[in-house]
Amino acid sequence: MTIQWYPGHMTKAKRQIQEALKLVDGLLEVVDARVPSSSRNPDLLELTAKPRIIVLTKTDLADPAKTKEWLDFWQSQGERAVGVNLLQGRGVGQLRNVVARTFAGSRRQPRLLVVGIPNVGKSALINALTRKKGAQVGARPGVTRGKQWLSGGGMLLLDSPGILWPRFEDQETARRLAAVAAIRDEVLDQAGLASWLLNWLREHYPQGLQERYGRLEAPSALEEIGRKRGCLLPGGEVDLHQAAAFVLKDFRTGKLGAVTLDQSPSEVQGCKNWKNT
Ligand SMILES: Nc1nc2c(ncn2[C@@H]2O[C@H](COP(=O)(O)OP(=O)(O)OP(=O)(O)O)[C@@H](O)[C@H]2O)c(=O)[nH]1
Ligand SMILES: [Mg+2]
Repeated sequence: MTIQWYPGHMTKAKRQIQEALKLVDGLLEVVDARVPSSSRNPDLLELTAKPRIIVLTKTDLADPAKTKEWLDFWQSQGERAVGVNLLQGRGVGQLRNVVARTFAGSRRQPRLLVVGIPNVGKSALINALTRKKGAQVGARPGVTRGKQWLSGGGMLLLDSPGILWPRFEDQETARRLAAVAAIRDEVLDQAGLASWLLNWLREHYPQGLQERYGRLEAPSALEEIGRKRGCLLPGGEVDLHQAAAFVLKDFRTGKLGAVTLDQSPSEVQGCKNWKNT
C-alpha cells in the first residue's frame, strides 16, 4: 500500500497561500494533536519569517501527556504554541491572549493566515475565534477550497484549503495522516490502513482497544472485529472493507481512547519537521 494524495487544488492553494502571506501580519499553523510532528507541512515551514503561532487542535482525542510534551518542547524552542479542543472551546481564550500579546502595539487588528494540512480544524478554529459560523466545517478532508477572509473577536482571519506535500518521505507518516483522516479515504486501501492501525494500537494503547472490542486473540484483529460486529459478506466471510470503515470511524471519534500516533519530541531523532524551527 503506497499512500499519495496531492490533487490539483493543493498546488493552486499553495500558490494562493504564498501570495496571501504578503498580505498578513502572521500565521496560525494548525496541527492535529494526534500527529503533532507528522501533520506539520514541511513545505509551509519555509514560507515566511512572519510571526507564527502553532495551534494544536483536537486535544480531546490525543494523549494528554504527549500533548503537554509537544507544547513544552515547542515553547522551549522559542515557538508560540497553544493546545485547543474546539468541540468544547478549551484553549481558545488562551490562544486569543497569545495573539493579542504577539501583535500588541500594532495599530490595525491582526490579519492572520490560517494554514495546515486537510481536516485539522482550520475552519472550526476560525469560527471559534470569530465567534461566528462563517467558515464551512466538515469531517472529511478537502472541505475548504478557496481562500476566505473572516472577521470577529478583534482579528481578521484568512481561511485556506488544507494542503499536503507532493511526496511523503516515509509511508509511516502517510499512514498516520490517513488514520486521522487528512487523506481522502477513497484513495486508500482502508483494510490495509485499519490492520496497521490495530496492530499499532495493540502495541501502544491496548486498553482502549480492549474496552471497545473485548479481548482480541485472532492473528487478524480486523477480521476478528468484523466477525464480532457482524460485518459479513453473503457467504459468511468477513467484509474487511466494512470492518475497516468501522474501526477507522471508532478511532477518529475517540472511541478507542485518547491516542497520539507520533512519538514524543524526546523520542524523535533527526526529525525533518522541526530541524529548522
Ligand atoms: N474532536 C474534535 N474535533 C474537532 C476539533 N476541531 C475540529 N474538529 C472536527 O474536525 C473536522 C474538520 O474540521 P474543519 O474545520 O472542517 O477542518 P479544516 O482544517 O478546515 O479542513 P479542510 O478545509 O478540509 O482542510 C470537523 O468534523 C470538526 O468538527 C477538536 O478540537 N476536537
Ligand atoms: Mg476548512
